[in-house]
Order: sequence, then C-alpha cells, then structure tokens
Amino acid sequence: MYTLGEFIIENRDYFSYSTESLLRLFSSIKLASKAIHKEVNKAGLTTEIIGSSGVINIQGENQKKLDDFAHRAFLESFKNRNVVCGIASEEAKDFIVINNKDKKENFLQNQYIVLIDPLDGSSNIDVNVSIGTIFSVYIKKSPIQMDVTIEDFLQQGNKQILAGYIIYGSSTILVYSTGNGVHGFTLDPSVGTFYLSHYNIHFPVKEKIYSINEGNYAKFSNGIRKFIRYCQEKKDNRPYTARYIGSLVGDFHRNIIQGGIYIYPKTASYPEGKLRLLYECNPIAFLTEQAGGKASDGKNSILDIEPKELHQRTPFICGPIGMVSQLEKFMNNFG
Ligand code: AHM
Ligand code: MG
Repeated sequence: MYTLGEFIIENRDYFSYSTESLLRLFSSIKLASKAIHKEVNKAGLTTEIIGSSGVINIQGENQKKLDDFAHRAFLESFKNRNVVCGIASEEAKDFIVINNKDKKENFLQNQYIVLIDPLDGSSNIDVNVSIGTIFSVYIKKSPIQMDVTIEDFLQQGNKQILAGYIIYGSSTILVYSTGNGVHGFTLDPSVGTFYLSHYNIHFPVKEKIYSINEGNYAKFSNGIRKFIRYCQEKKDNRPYTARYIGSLVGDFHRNIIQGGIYIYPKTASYPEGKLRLLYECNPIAFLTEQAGGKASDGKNSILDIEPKELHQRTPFICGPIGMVSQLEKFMNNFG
C-alpha cells in the first residue's frame, strides 16, 4: 500500500517542478490536516471547538472556532516549510506574505502561492456532518527575490500546478491532482499516515445525482428551474437522485465517485453566486476536469476566468460533461 509520500516519489516524472518542494508542501498540508482531523473528532467533547468564535469574517459570515483553528494550523504549517511565499485564505482579508529571506535554508523552490479555504462547510461542524479543506497552488509569477504581489494570486485556474481537498468525514481523505489524474489517500489515524485508497478517480459513466439547494428554487433563474424539473422527469435514465449536504467538499466527493452534478447558481441573495472563485471553485474545477468532467459558470469554463479580486464569487457548476452541458443549454435557452 502506497503512502502519499511514496506515491509522489514514484510519480515524480509526471510533475514538472521539484519533487522535493512538492513533498515539503504536502508535508505541511498533511500536518495541518491531521491536527484538524484530531480537533474535528473531539468537537462534541469540548466547547473550545464547536460554536462561533464571536468574529465576523471577511465574507461577512459568523466565523466558527474551528474555521479559525484550521486557518492558523495551515498558516503555521506553511510558514515552517520554506516552500511557500504567499497565502490567501478565506479567513483573511488580505494575502499573507511569507518572507523566508532571513532563514539559512533559502530554497530556490520557495515559490509556491497557496490559496486555501481552511474549513469549508463550517455550518456543518456543530451537527457532525462532513466538512473539508480546499487548496489551490500556483507558481509565483513575480521575480523570485521579490515579495509576492496581488498578481501572483490572481492567476487563471488553468495555471494551477496542484489542487485538492481534504474531507473530514466518516474517514479523513486527501484528494489531489497535479494534472496527472485525481488520486485519493485515506488517513489511518492509528499510524497517522495517508495511504492510497482511490487511484485515478473518474466520474462514472452513469449519471445519477443532482446537488443544489432547492430551498432557493424561487430565487433561481428559469434555466436552472427547468433543469431541476428535467432532473426529476421520468425519462431515459432519469429521475436523478437529489443529494445536498451544503458542504461543497462532501457534495463533490460523493458526486465524483457516484456520478453527479453540483450547482450553486446566482440567486437573488447572491447575485454573483456564493462560492469563491480562487480557493473554492478553481481547485474543484481543476479536479473535475482531471476526472473527465466539466466545470462552468453557466457559460464559460471556470478555469478560464480571469480573476479580478481575491475573494471574488462566481456561479459554479461541476460534474460529468453530459450533465453540465445539458444545464448550460437550459441556461442559454431560458436564462
Ligand atoms: P462557507 O465557505 O462559508 O462554508 O460556504 C461555502 C458552502 C459550501 O461548502 C456549500 O456548498 C455552500 O456554502 C452551501 O450554501 P447554502 O447553505 O447556501 O446552500
Ligand atoms: Mg468556504
């Protein structure tokens, strides 16, 4: 059974950048995710973890204690590895510059830009439902000896060199892609190691599930409403099953394995869409395409969108090509 580290080394020829720096980066991701796994698993036992931190975050949302814990865990972990030069997080208004110039070991590979949602779906923490971390990695654009600038973060999704998520569910699973397929590793908590459990994940041929918050039906456009009716129609391989957790990582993880579409469109409450392009949609879109699917804002490929700001929102659709294309047709015809 491969560990994540062994798998990266074994597949080093498929990664165009330094394997050593990738291993270092993963070592920080693994460390922080294990710390979060531990906290999630004892969440019901301690008031230090469940509930609100009393802070309203940059998104105008009530920050949970675990959101804050996860943000700090990843930040500390990235700072200590000498491979990351800048981080943007859902929990911080501005990007964070990591300056390692004063350290002895000033690696040339200190060039990764990380965008992260440390704990997505946090409204599910207090009720024991799956939550996740989503991460996206780019190579720094600005000269290596300079501090990062906003342009380093505002790169198109198709420039990602690594994207992934960690789902803290009935088990903790890390799923990633460096552009050479999508692979999943399950944490064995007794030894603290991630083992390869899902090799080369692909959307199955059979389309089965649609995931959307149907409570917002009255706020959807006609095209989205018609698509929902289409999913429910008894024809061909339909009706599809409706499944919606309200945790992007959980909904996506199920859909990529069982075959389903995830939709968070524009609504009256979120006229630009709810999900954030840079650290929620882009990484999930990258994995979607690597798994043989399609990710779109209804018209354009998510990975082609030119980002304008750090916390930009976008409508988001991802899933098997056939289902996403069908929805795009409805949106094109009916709005
Ligand atoms: P968050 O980043 O504040 O946790 O919000 C993102 C989450 C997604 O995980 C999920 O798919 C969506 O918001 C659910 O939103 P809603 O409750 O409006 O359906
Ligand atoms: Mg989020």
